[in-house]
Amino acid sequence: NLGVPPVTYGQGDRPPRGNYAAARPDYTCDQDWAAYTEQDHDLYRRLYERQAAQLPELACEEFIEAVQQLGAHDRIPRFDELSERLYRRTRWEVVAVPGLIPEEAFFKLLAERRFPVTHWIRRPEEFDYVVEPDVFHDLFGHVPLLFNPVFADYMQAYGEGGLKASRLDACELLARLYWYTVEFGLIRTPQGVRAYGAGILSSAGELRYSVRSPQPSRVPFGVERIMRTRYKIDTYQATYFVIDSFQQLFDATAPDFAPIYAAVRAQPPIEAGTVLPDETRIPPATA
Ligand code: HBI
Ligand code: FE
Repeated sequence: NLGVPPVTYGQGDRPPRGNYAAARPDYTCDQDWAAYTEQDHDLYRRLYERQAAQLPELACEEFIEAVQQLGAHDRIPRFDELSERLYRRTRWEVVAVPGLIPEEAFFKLLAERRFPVTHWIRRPEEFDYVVEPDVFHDLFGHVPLLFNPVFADYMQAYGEGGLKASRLDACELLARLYWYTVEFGLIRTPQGVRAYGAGILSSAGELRYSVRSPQPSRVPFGVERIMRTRYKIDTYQATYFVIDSFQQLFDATAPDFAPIYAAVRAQPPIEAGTVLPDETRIPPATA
């Protein structure tokens, strides 16, 4: 899974990316909006405008509607203002964190309907790709769908499942579910597949690739199938899983996962890109 990098200290004269030492025991910290520079705000605006221009015909309708809720995009949004709007809609709030946090802490925040958003933004030279999630990935990629009631409930159910998974030492299997849905999920629509995963929606190149390219495999969503499937964090996905609806995703978190973990552990892992013999390969969306 994404794992949690060792506390990242700045290179040379650069300030540390995230100040973990200043974080509270639950790993939350202050956003410190005044600390953003003009360059930070300008970078956010340019990242937002580039992605927003690509959304039509590639992002799912629910995302396109909800992304307006982020508010003005010429500045990095203030988390407290955003949380007020979000809380009124689905009782979620956005909390600042210094970056990736340990899984246990991450699951706990989700279970409390508090979404952790990294407070720092990437550097200009990372415009096209930043390894760790920054404020743009988290805000633009993850927060809009938290305005969707069904998806919002799925995220909390996922967090609760994560706390149970920790006790069953099944975090790696559950991390695959997060990866292939919340980060890189596709959804079926009458016009063809569309993206809802945050990792796709916040990526300049992967948004078009995931929906239109004939190269990757696209197969129907299945919890056990996903939990058996490895993934790589630094390339475009070789396999995308396609849900029929957010309700299907929420319903999938209803059963107790312990028997699924046992079934997954009893079978060999599946390499990304594989299409199983009895699996339907879902076509890319045409224009
Ligand atoms: N921490 N801040 C943050 N954001 C994430 O998306 C995140 C994390 N820690 C762990 C993690 N994701 C993944 O390993 C989840 O699958 C648990
Ligand atoms: Fe993410």
